[in-house]
Amino acid sequence: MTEGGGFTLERLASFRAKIEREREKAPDRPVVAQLEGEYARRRAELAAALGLAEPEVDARVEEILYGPPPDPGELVPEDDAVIGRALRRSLAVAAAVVLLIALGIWLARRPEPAAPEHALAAAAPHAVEAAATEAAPPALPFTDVTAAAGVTFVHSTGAYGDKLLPETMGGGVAFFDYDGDGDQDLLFVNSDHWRHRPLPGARPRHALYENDGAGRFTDVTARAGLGEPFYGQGVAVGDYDNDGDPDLFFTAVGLNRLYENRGGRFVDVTARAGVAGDPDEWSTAAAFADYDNDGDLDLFVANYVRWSKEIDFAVDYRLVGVGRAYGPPNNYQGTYPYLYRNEGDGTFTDVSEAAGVRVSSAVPPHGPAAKGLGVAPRDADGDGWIDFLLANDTVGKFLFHNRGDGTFEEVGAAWGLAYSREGSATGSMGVDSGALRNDGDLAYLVGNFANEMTSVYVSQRDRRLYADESIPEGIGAPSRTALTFGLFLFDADLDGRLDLLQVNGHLEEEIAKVDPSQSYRQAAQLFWNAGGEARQPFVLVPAAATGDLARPIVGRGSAYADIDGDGDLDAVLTQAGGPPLLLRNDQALGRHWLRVKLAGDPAAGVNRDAIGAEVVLTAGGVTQTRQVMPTKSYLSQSELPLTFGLGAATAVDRLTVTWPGGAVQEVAVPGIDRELTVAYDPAAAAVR
Ligand SMILES: [Ca+2]
Ligand SMILES: [Ca+2]
Ligand SMILES: [Ca+2]
Ligand SMILES: [Ca+2]
Repeated sequence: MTEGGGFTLERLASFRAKIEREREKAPDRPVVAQLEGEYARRRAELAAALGLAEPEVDARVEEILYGPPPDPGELVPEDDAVIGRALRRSLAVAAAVVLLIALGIWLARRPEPAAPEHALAAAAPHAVEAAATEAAPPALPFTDVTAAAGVTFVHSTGAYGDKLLPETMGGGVAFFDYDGDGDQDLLFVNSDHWRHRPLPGARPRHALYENDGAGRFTDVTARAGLGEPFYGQGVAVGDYDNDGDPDLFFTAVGLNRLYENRGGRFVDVTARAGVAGDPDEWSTAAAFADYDNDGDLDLFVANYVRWSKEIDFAVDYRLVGVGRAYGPPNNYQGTYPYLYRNEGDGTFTDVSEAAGVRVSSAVPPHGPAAKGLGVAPRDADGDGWIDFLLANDTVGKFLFHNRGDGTFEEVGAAWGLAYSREGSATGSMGVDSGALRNDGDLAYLVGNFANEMTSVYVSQRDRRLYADESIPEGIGAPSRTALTFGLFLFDADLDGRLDLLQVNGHLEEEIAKVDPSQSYRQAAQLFWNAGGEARQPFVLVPAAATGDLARPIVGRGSAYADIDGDGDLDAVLTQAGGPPLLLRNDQALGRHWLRVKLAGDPAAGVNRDAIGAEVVLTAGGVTQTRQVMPTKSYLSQSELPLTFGLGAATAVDRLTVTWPGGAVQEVAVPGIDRELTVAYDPAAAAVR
């Protein structure tokens, strides 16, 4: 019984067995006490969910692990405890039959029965592992609706033959509600022709599409004032002026742009806001987040490498048999990211230096060390201040830990987030964070270069200590060959567990000539989360079961939103130099769901979008944690509303919002299969 993936009796039993194994290894290890504490918490939650007393839960767990208690007449002498345990284990097979019947009765009362192997898995811990290995993902077909939905955008790179590195790195995409009518509109970032070598025809433009609410899109770029061409890369969405509509920050090769949304028309306010950056800088990922908890959104901007056409020719990356080629950035100089503090009056101050995000290399000549392509804002350690993970390409990742006084300390290596298990820097690109296991641990996932596994850094019962568990999580091996750019966590099948979608594609169109393991176009990969009791929780969904999602593309950016209002999450993938792939989620699993949209209160120190808020939902014995954060994946932004899969649960037992700044608000949930809007309520929100 694994529906929902959370604290079922069977999962609790599996957890109990794990604790016993740890105790056998060394009873005095601190981890045993930690696990016991966690067990007590889960037992209490489960007891409440099932309406049982805690000792009854213990008895059920004992029964699952060791079979039913023996008759008093059959009690074994205490000094024969070892034999007794063996006897009880041998009874487990018989007990399994009893349990299956009991489970059968329980399952029969639920609308969605679990697979039989899961019921078997519940009977004995060893069977859990065996069965979990074979757990089959559900059918998760995605349908290419790009043309049918009216999306005609094609990304252009400006390439004319010199193979300049920026040509292969774009571009971003965003789902956001630009006109405030409740559905998710779609923005594509384009590159441009090079000034030194214009191509025939019109210059490439970005494109904004308005959603009609049913997933059909109309190009409104010109009307919205976004027609100005420039060599764009990524985008960040955030209501920086707290007036109720989302604004846009574009990163670019050259000067960046900030557009203020004035009732659906975007006005370039870059100069007044002071966020253009250095004209020689190549900016990539960007994120709005309130790092100083003063109620307005600040801006973090990643820069990639020090680049110009002349530098590109001096580096002169080549592949034998190909000549000049697109390749990794090892021989380019690094950069510093930007951190801009929002002054609340329409202007920003560059605080990069004072805040401590300008990291220089430890080795001579001690130049700027970052080569940023991805940023993940999240309160990594749960201290109430948002931190920034910066994914650097071929350089160790930086974790900027927010000290809460306006400054950051770089703790990537110290917290275990900088390198691979072998201590190597990887070719990091897209990044996302999420509570994969519904158990209080947090993970950062990072897409990496070809022949590098996707990184899965999971906190070790300590939110300031992470280890790469890519292989045990089941992601390492199937992700190694792929060159991954975009990547995000979302609950594709609405079972309450976060799944992973990663978008792949090589830099160099002729790569197959020199590396037969690689191809320019690569299939995106969907990993289904089978839950914490599985031997390797993530299972790669076979390409044949994902529909058009697995069509090989030159994958780059990616984002998700429920474009058609049916409760499941649809996706968009971008290509460098090609059309995007808009994918409608056509799952038909009958699961329940709840969407939660937050509205902050700037006067109370909570930004209007509630970016950075954490929402915890308990339903069906499963507790899920999600963060309101549009910035995820590569150069891209996903929708603000949170989608919680409820599986078979028909009610939400508890919903708690922790607003940026730390105020906690309990929210009553009147129903499911709908979107719930939660406004910050000073009367209900209690500061921790
Ligand atoms: Ca702020
Ligand atoms: Ca923090
Ligand atoms: Ca899922
Ligand atoms: Ca949908």
